[in-house]
Amino acid sequence: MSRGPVILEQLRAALGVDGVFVRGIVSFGDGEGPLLADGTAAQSVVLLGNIGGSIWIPFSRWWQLPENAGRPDPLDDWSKTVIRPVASSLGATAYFPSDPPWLPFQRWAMQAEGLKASPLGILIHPVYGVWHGYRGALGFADAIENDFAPAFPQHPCDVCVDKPCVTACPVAAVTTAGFDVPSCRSHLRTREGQADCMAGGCLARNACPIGAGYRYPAEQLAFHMAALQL
Ligand code: B12
Repeated sequence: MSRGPVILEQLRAALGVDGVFVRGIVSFGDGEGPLLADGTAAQSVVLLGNIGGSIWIPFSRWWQLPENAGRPDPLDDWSKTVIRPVASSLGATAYFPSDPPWLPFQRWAMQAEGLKASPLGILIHPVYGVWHGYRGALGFADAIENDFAPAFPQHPCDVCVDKPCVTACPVAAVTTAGFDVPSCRSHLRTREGQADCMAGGCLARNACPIGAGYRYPAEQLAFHMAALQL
C-alpha cells in the first residue's frame, strides 16, 4: 500500500497545531523533481502553508520568547523550527521559499492546487483569495498519493470586471502587466505610504473581494509590510 495517506495524516497531526496546512502535492517524472538530501530527484513534493492568519498566533508566541528577539527573519526561522523536525521524522527533505536558490513554490502551487496569479503577483485561491502563503515543502523519494483535486472552474481574476486591486494602489504599482516593486517601495517610504499601506496593509491586496474573511490580522499585515519595505 502507498504510504501517502499515512504521511499526509502525520503531517496534518504534527503541523495543524501551528496553523501550517498541507496545501497540495506535486508529482514529478523521473529526474524532474528538486534534489533530495541524498542527491537524487524527488518524486513528489508536499506543499505546506498558511491559510489566512492561521500561523499568526503560534508564530507570535514563539517570536515573543526572549531567545527569539532580534532575529532578522523570524517567520522564516519559525517555519524551519516547525517543519524541519517533521521532515526528518518522515525521511523527507525540507525546502523553504526564502532559501536561495529560490525554488519555484508558486509554480508548484499552480500545479498542486490549480491556482493562478493575480495582478499582484500573489496566487489567488478561489476561497482564500490572496490571503495564503507557503511556509515550506517536503520532498519525498516516492510517489505520494494525491488526494487534492484542483477543480476550480474559473480563475477569479478572469471574471473580476472592476479589478479593484489594480485601481487601489496609490502609485499604480499593480498593473495587469506585473507588479512594479521599486514604485511600491518608494511609496512605502513616504508619509502617505506609512499612513496607509504600512499601517493597514497593502491597499491593493486589501481591495481584493475574494476571500476577504481570510484577511490577515492587523499585526500580521504590518509584519509583512515591514518585511516588504526593507
Ligand atoms: C523574490 C520574491 C519577492 C520579491 C518580488 C520580486 C519580483 N519582482 O519578482 C518581493 C520582495 C518584492 C516580493 C514581494 C512580495 N511577496 Co514574494 N516572493 C519572492 C520569492 C522569495 C521568490 C520568487 C521567485 O523568483 N521564485 C523563483 C521562481 C523560479 O519561482 P516560480 O514559482 O516559477 O516563479 C513565480 C514568481 O516569480 C512569480 N512572480 C513573478 N513576478 C512576481 C512578483 C511578485 C510581487 C510576486 C509575489 C511573485 C512574482 O511568477 C512566477 C510564477 O511562474 C517567493 C518564494 C519562492 N521561492 O518562489 C516569494 C513569494 C512569491 N512572495 C510571496 C508574497 C506573499 C509576497 C508579498 C505579498 C509579501 C509581503 N511582504 O507583502 C509581496 C507582494 C507585495 C504585493 N503588493 O503584492 C508569496 C506568494 C504566496 C502566494 N499566495 O502566491 C511567496 C511564494 C512566498 C511565500 N512564502 O509564500 N516577493
